[in-house]
Amino acid sequence: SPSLHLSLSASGMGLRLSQKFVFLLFLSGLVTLCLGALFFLPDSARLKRIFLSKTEAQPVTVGSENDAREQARKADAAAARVRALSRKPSVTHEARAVDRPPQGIKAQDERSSGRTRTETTAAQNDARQPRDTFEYDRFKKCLLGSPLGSDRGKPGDPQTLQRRDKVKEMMKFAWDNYKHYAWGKNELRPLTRNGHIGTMFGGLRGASIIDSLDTLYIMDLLEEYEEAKDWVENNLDLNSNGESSLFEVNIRYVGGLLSAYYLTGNEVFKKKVLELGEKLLPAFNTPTGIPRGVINLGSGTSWSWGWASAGSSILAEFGTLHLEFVHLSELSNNPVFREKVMNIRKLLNKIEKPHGLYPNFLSPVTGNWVQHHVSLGGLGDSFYEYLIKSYLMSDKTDEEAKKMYYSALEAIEANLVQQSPGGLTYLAEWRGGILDHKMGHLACFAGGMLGIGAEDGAPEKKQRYLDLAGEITHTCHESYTRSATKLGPEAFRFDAGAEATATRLSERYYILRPEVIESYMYMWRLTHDPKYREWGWEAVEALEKHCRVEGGYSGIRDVYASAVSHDNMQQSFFLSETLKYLYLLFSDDDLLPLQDWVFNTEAHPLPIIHRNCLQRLMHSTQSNEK
Ligand code: DMJ
Repeated sequence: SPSLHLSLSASGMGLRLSQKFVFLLFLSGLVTLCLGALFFLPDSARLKRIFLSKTEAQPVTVGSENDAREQARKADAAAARVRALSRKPSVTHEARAVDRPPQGIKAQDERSSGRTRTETTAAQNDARQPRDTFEYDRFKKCLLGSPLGSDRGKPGDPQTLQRRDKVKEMMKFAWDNYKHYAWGKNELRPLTRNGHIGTMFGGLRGASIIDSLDTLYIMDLLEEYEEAKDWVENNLDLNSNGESSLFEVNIRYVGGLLSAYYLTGNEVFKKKVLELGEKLLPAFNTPTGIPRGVINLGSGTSWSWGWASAGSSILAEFGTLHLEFVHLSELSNNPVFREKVMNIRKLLNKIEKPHGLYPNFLSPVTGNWVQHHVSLGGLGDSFYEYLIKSYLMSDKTDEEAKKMYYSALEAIEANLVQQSPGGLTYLAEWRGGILDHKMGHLACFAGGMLGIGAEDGAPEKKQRYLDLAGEITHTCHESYTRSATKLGPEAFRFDAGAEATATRLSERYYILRPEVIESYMYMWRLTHDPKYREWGWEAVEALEKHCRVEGGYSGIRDVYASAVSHDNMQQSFFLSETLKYLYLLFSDDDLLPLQDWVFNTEAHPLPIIHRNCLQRLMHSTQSNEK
């Protein structure tokens, strides 16, 4: 019957349809199984990268390419790379978990799922952050000598050893008092016996601790060094929010932590210094990349000093970042730090210089000089120091720094070097062509700078530079001998009959500064003329007589008054620089040998980068691994 035929053909169709459905179901099951198997194969990560490269291996780039936010991301790509650094420990942590031996099936399951997660995360991170390739052992192998010499620089002759022991005792006294009365604060107030925090380091604390780490270590004050290290590990809080000086944080905190790491190999210093370095980067976000002087480490907001004319940045501040930032890149393998300071270098190299001189104020907005005031004292000083030290720290490969240093020196010789009627050589200041016959205590570092740079000057200039170094050091020593305390004033003049003496009441103070002693130390190393050790000893005696008080060491208000008035401040650079340079002056030259180390402007030793050796060792490790 038609109805039967209809129902039969309908059921036949139903049968065909359900066959197709079952077939399709089977097919899709097969595909799912294949794909699933692909993902569970042992080398799945590599396959995933092939199949999913656009979505998983490069999650940051793809998918956001047409996104408006992408542009902003690219503009700040360098900062993003650095931010990625802070994600790294979690990867390492996971990787370690994977290395643990399996314990039973559950452990094995965890292990395999852990591996997949880790490999994927590692692949993602590979794409967006540089790999940390720094190896402490390799660095140590490439040093030409042991950092502490054969016997911690112990001098052969008994008198020098006695003097060195005295300096060590001074350091212990300064440290013990700081520890007792001001632990964790930035500086000690030795008269009122309490701590000082100040405004220079934002919310950061413990400036005296960070500044002392390497001094304690080289002086073999190891118990004290351990206390300092423990404080860094447990109490140094980098999440601060106050206004800080980029320059001061860099030379003291970054410099101090870098040195502590290079000397001891303790990873805590490396971790802290990279974290801090990252926090300094926003200061460079200006139209020219010249950083402003003040930065809030919490928000990253930066601005210029209120006292700096027309919102300018200071030569000695933005010009004194190079050594530390190059080492931040060395340690992190992240080029961003080096790029920031190379950009400053490029701008300074290119810009027109009045008579070849570098004025002290520059606009971070236009990249032009703001005032024509040139000085090797405050505001200018350490910029010149960092040029020659950049060259030396690069194992004499940084030709640009070399060229800039020696051209600057030509200009300094032609315009600033002066002879007083009494025959003293000094470095005057220059104000738009008019000389100010004044030299600041700060400018006395130049004796040492000229000394270490003499060797690489043009052949006909080498001796001239060494002589000039000696003459400047002699003048600075004179400024000490002409006072009642035998300590030098903040600034001394060569006008109106003055010869290396302060003529203004406001320039008569001494705040435990190191620069004169710093030059004695370098000149001793370069010439071995015993007068430098004698001059250093005079300074020790004067410090003991006039600056030592019951609660530590204090600056004084007037070096010409024999009844001294104390300023109640034990500066952190007294522990970092003044005492360290004195100790080195009375040590053998193999303690922190100059063929391996340069000192940053806060006297923190940073290693010379022996690139050829480092690369050779890296390649030989790589080929051994293959
Ligand atoms: C230190 O912080 C550094 O040496 C800096 O370069 C200049 N001032 C003080 C010491 O006087």
